[in-house]
Amino acid sequence: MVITTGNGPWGSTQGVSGNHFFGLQRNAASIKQTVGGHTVGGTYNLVVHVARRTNNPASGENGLRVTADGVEIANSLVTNTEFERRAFTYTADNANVEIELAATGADGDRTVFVDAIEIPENLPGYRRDIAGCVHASNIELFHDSTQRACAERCDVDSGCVAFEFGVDYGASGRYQPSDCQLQSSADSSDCDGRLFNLDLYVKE
Ligand SMILES: [Ca+2]
Repeated sequence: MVITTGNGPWGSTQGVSGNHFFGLQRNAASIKQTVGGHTVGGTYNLVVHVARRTNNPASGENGLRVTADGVEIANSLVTNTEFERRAFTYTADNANVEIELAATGADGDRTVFVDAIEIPENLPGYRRDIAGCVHASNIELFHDSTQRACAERCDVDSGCVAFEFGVDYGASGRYQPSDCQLQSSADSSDCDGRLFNLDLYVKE
């Protein structure tokens, strides 16, 4: 089911992205989607933000099972009541891969929340740090870029070790979606990209 962020009866949990998140209520409740555009044999990261309901009516453990084309890629407990980011890796056996997220645990009324599900485009030579950023260290800002074009700018700049890329996290910051800002540092400590509408891509 779809839950509004901060909804009191659901425990007032704050979502990560937008005004809603999904709730997987009771064991085996699931959502699934077929995602196209994979390169066969390619390795992909599935990024999911998860939490458990604060005020579960039933006691006991919440878990989340993730499968790609029916192959389990994760099955882990969810004990945090605020959303946290998890990244799972899978290999694409087909161009279209069915991704399924399912609640696990004993029977009873307890709910796993999921939000901000993404499969970042594989950008050769870069590691994406969702909602990452680097304080200062800005070399140059370009608007209306793509991740790939921004990577190409960074590739040819010997001083560039990472780039910030604008995404809409709902912050009223100074960055717009598709902004590309080359970075002279990749130190993302103490920088929350959600406050600036930024992801970080680090040269590998
Ligand atoms: Ca910066």
